[in-house]
Amino acid sequence: MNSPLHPRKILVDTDPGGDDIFALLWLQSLAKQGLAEIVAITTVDGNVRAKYTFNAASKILSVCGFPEVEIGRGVPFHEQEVEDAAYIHGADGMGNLSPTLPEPIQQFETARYADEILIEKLNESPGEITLVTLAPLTNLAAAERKQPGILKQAKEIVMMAGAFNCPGNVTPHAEFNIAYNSEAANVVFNSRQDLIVLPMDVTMQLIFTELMALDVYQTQPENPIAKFIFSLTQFMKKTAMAYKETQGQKGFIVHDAVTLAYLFYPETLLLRRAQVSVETQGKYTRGKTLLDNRHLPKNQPNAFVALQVDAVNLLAVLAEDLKRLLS
Ligand SMILES: [Ca+2]
Repeated sequence: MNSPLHPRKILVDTDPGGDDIFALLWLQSLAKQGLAEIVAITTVDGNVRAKYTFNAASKILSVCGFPEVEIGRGVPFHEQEVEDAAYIHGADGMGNLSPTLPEPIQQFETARYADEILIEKLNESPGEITLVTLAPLTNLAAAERKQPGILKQAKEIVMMAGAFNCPGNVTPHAEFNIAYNSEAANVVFNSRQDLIVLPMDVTMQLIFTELMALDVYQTQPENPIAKFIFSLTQFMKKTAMAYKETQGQKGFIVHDAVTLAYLFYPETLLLRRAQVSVETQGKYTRGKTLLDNRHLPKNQPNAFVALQVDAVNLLAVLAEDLKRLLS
């Protein structure tokens, strides 16, 4: 399909993760529709170890018709402040469905490191690439430390990160992507003044249900991606319900998909200009994100933070775009 818009150049940093996979599927649908160009995918230690996140991303890109997109391996990080989340996403980060997909074409052992790819791509196309982060910020911080100012070369940085006026998901106060490597998060939050932050305050409302997955699946029941979407939803639903994340609904929370909603369906989110800080020291609050809610002039705002979402419309357009990926 010809699009009247220039496709948006997007580089995704990710740690698949069931909800990361939904974001990657959505992005590939948008790329097929001519709305997005996938510059590269960088993977990182997070939900599961770096090798598994690499393999999951590589498989998902291959099976959907984007085998040529370079996948980067995570910058090593072994001092994480919280446990990984294999208990939520399966040991392979993809609901233990890895064997149902063809072997990845790209190999972890020979892949380039994520920070090298980030630096190269941003230097090549200053001001043109949107960075989408779905994971702990280890790779972005490594790139910024290697070449200070490099993150300013992105057109924008759109992050699933943080928890402000709601509980965290790894501690009472902290969200996983920040808490896993809060020093890295701090580097990124100090890198520029216009970060787009999409926190748990909005993502906790994004419950992709078994019925939505069935609706997508039934449009192309013979399609292997349709089967995969349905099976992954089934797996993720079980752990989400065991942890009482979905208010009893039979589904799971597609946190990371919110980033694509911001970019392509911005009417689904309402953002607040804010000065965001990351707590890197607190005995009880390490990894918490904070913003100043007082009615005062903002001296050093560094972010736009989403605190309201139209979840019904967001989930509806996600399901419709997933159907387009299958056709
Ligand atoms: Ca993620």
